[in-house]
Amino acid sequence: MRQGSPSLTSTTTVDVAVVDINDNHPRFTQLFRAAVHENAAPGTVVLQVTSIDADQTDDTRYSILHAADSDSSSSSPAALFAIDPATGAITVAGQIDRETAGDVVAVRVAANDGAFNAETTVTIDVVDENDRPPACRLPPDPIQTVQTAAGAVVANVSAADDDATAPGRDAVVSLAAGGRWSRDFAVVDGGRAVAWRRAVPFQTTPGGRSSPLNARRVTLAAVDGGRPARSTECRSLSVRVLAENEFSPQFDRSSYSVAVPDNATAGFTVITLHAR
Ligand SMILES: [Ca+2]
Ligand SMILES: [Ca+2]
Ligand SMILES: [Ca+2]
Ligand SMILES: [Ca+2]
Repeated sequence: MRQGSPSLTSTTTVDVAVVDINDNHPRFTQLFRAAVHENAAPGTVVLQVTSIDADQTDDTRYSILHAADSDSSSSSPAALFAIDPATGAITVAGQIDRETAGDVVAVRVAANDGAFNAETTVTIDVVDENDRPPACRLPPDPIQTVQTAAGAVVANVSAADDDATAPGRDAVVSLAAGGRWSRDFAVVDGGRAVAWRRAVPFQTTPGGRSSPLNARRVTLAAVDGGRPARSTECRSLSVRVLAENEFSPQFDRSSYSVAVPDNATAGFTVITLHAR
């Protein structure tokens, strides 16, 4: 308001400091997905999550969220990984087992700017390694057979492997490492059967008894398809060659006694006998 005459003017500069207050939420910059090999060493970096915050001075801290029901389990996703609170780098913190964890682990991660939270799910693919040894599946000892021709199958065998994926889980039986070659036996049918390599006829001693040569032995191994492959030596398999007539039928018992009603008519079944 001008009152004086003439009017006079004076100017001054006022500095107004605009103080940044924390009024924006942090936001993750993308959806994060990465892969890690099972059995990766603790400390192995899996990936780094990043976030932005429109506030300039906020110090964002990262953390892994623990599901209430799996907090105590050392194999819970949250326990398998750790996160650097300042950088958001996710590292391996536990023993990752593809066979128990599955092929994908979901980890909930939070970013907090001191007032506001952002959350995201980080998807981590678990890559299978060939870390499970194969196991032998052999028939009970001893195998008794009258099949003695070259190529005749003596026993069906198989191998099992708990690895999650091929080729580490593809296991077959082979002759054991120490006996890659056997005079008597060959593994055939892609590792699923043991057969005679040559004819091994039943033999008798000069006294007419079964010769010790009728008892043969082979050592097998279960081998998987991993690179490198894992193998497990099986117990040795005993094979006994029998004379054809050693398989004559046998009754379950040496004598049987049965009560028959006195009004039984012709055709009444008294007893059914079993022979093996
Ligand atoms: Ca903020
Ligand atoms: Ca494993
Ligand atoms: Ca595995
Ligand atoms: Ca394996």
